[in-house]
Amino acid sequence: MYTHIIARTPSRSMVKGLRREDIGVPDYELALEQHKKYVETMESLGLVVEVLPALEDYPDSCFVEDVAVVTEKMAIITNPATEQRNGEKEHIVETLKKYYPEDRIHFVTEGYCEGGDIIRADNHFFLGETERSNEAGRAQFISFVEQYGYTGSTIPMPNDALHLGSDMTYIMNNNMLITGELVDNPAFDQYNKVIASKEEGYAANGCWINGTVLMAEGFPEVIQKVKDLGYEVITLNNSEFKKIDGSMTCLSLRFTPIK
Ligand code: CIR
Repeated sequence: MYTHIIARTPSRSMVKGLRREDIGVPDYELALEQHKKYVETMESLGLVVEVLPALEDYPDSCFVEDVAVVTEKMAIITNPATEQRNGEKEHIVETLKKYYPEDRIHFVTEGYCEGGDIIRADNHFFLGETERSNEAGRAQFISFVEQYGYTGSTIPMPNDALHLGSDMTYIMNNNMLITGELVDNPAFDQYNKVIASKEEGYAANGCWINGTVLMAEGFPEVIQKVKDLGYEVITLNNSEFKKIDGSMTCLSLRFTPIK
C-alpha cells in the first residue's frame, strides 16, 4: 500500500525534453493540464501528494521516478546517465529527508542508473541494461537493496529501449504487464504475463496504486486484460509526456514514509 506520492510540476523547458524520435513538440499548457489530472487522480485514490516546483534548468525534471527509488525501508538516490538530467538528483534529496531518516538514504555514486530502469516485483528488483545505466551503477544499486533483504538482477534489453519500465511494470499479485522482447525472457516466467501487443506497447507501463491501475488511454485490448484480472483501471491522457518518452509511472514516486 502507498500513502504518499511525490511529483514535480513540468517546466516550460519540457519542450526541450530528451526524446528518441520526434513525434512533435509538447504543448506546455496541455501538459500542465494532464499533470494536474494525474495529481488529482492520485488524490482521489486517497494519497497525500507533494507537488514540487518546476525546475526550468531541467527539461525532463517532471519525471521524478528517475531520480530516486523509494521503498518501505529506505530510499536510493540514483545517478541519471545523461548530462541534461544528472543534476536533477540534487533536487530530490531535501524532500526525501522529510520522509526518510538520513541513514536510510543511499546514493548511487559508482556508476549510473535511473529509476525508470528499475522495476520492483515484490522483494526483487529488476534492473534494465539500457544506455541509461552501467554495470557499476547497477551493481551498487543491488548492493544497497541487498543490505535490506531484497534481491536484484539485471535484464538485457533491446537496443532501442529507453528504460526497462517503458516495456514492463509490475501490478502486484504476481501480474507483470509486459511487451516486446521482454515477453520471451525466462526471467519473467514465474509471473502471470499480461501482454501488451506491439501496437499497444506504450500501455505496458501502468501505475499500480493500491489495487487500481492508472493506464494511458487509447489501448483497449490491454486495458481490458487488466480489468479482467479484477483491477479498477483509470485511464489518463498522457500525450504531451509521451512526446518526450514519458509514461504513467515516471511522473511520481510512490511510497509510505518511514519518518
Ligand atoms: C528521458 O529521456 O530521460 C525523458 N525524456 C523521459 C524519461 C521517462 N522516464 C521514465 O519513464 N521513468
